[in-house]
Amino acid sequence: MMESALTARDRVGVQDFVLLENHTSEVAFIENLRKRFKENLIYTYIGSVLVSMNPYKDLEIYTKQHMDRYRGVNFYEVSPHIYAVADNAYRSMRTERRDQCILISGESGAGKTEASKKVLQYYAITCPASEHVQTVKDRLLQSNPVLEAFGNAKTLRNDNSSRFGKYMDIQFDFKGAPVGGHIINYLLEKSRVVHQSHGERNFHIFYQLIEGGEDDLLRRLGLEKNAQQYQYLVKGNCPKVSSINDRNDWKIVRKALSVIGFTDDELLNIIASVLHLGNVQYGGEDSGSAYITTETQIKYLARLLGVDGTVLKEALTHKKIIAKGEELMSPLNQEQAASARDALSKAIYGRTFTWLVNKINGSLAFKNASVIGLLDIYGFEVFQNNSFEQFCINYCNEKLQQLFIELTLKSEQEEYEAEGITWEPVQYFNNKIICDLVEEKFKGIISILDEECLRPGDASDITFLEKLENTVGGHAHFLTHKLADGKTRKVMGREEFRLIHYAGEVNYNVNGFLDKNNDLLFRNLKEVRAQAATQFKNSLAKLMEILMSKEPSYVRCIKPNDAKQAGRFDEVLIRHQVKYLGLMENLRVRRAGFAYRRRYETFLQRYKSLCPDTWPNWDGRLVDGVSTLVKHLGYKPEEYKLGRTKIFIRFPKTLFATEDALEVRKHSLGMSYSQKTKYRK
Ligand code: AD9
Ligand code: MG
Repeated sequence: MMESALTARDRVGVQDFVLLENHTSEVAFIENLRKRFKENLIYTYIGSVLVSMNPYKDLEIYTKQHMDRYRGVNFYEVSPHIYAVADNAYRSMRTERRDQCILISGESGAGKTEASKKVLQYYAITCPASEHVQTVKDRLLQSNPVLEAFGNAKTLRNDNSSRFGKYMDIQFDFKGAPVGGHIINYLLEKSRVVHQSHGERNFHIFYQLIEGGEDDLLRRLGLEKNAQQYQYLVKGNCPKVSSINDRNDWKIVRKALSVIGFTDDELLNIIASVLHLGNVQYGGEDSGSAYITTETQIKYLARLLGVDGTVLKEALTHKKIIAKGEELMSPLNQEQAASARDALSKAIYGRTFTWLVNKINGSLAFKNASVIGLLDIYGFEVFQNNSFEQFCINYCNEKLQQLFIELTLKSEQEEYEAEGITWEPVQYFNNKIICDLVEEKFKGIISILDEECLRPGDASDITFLEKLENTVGGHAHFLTHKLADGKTRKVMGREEFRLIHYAGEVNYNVNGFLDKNNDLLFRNLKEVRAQAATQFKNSLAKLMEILMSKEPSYVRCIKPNDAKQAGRFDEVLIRHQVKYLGLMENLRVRRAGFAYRRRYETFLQRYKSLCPDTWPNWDGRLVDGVSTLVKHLGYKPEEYKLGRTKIFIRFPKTLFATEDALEVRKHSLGMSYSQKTKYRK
């Protein structure tokens, strides 16, 4: 029996949240997600924003046939899909000659990286190709396993967690063929090189090399085939992961490296060096000065890095100081030496990663192209204990939200203008005030942090916090434990400050802020010292500029549960993400004016059978046909507006009534209703 439109809507929900009867209700929003998730419908729109639920199982929705189904089809005419977003961006780039970007956000394990890979595969498979292009396509695709080997790791939340933010441009020539690419990386989590929390691992590449490396290669690098031997690999007590096959992955990475054009072993020398560095041990002289007790490691390090052993030993046990204009080497104690060693490892790894990205960029370089950018960046992070890293990540999200609001409102406004419809101002929260609090020159949090890092003498995390209190203490989005009347806010620690982000409140512990902002290696170079957060601020500003110049599409990823299991819908966790992704706010902005808009020809084509004057054909102007049709259907003047090329309908219920009427009509005509799911799936 034919399922009625109403029952179908009841079962699978609406395919676009703007069609929810009560668009301000979070309960209705979650309910719609739940219905669709149960039916394996992991994609839903908010207007042109794609909401994606991680199914944690392989769905048969990424085949070549699926790709073909989305090629060149109108966005709203097929069920929501990541391919629809990819295709839409591609077509806009081609027809409007405007660069595009696809911004993918969501918390760890929500499916961002998988989504970005799906987009890349879509272009690699569906776009035209020549022989040269095939090489580029291969390189574009192969850059993924390489970057994942060096930049991803097993964490508690995700067995393949990206520990860096990534922006990738895919460049297309005038024929629409992918001819090049460019990658920018952000905030690699270098601390993972020397330390991992319980149940987590170091970056994949270390285990791949040790598990998969050929015997003579390992011999040359002085490595043993046992991860347990390496201090940097044992901290998390998790050498093996059931979902990961390091040996196989090694083969894949090696092949990918050769496709991209890495021929030398420089890279592996460095990876091995980091492992050797981790095994460098210290003893202490009576004077307290550290000395190195592990000569073998020094021998290998000297060879692999091509440096003199004696110089290396001195560098690992001394620091350079400048006294009275003269450079002196001052000895470190054991603890200091160990942290200098770790700082060196982190710096080596960080630079190698940047070098790798540059090398990939070199192999993908192309000029004068149209561009589709892909941003795969961490979503809002709120943990029990939030530190400098969360501060940077959440600031980044604050900026992306600002961009989203600006661009969405702008494009809404532009569309209204283009259609000749009066713009009705939208009430929304502008988070610029929070961005300013963080980044403003001289009096923003980052400036104050830099200032404290530069200040000689007693500067510490606590003096930084005090300075914050004195400078931004009165700001509406900033709190510490101190109350204005001198009393103490009990719910907050003394080392914390709280930011009231657009998505909610987050407490940050200042412990380690100064150190992390400093580059430990350059302790004696003042001008370089105050760069970490500022550098990040500048690179973010550059990213915003890049994104501003492009037409954006958004993909918001949601993780259904923490157990990485298929079919489990953890409502508390999901509600949390809906909040932190700002989805209700997205919906509010999108629904500010009209819930639904379609081009006249599309609208008329679908509903013309409902009015004797437009059926079977309307010969006059399209706008008149639509006007006749909706009047016949009893639309009230306040329910819709007619623009230059499109009809705008204010409430979903008007559209649904029309859909239901269409169903009845088709039944009475005895037609098979093949399109019944069009607006519902
Ligand atoms: V992190 O911030 O890098 O820690 P991501 O990138 O958001 O995170 P990722 O894309 O790595 O998450 O997805 C996590 C896992 O979920 C994948 O390894 C897959 O096992 C699973 N996943 C994600 N998306 C899909 C999908 N569309 N279909 C099937 C998926 N499985
Ligand atoms: Mg990822």
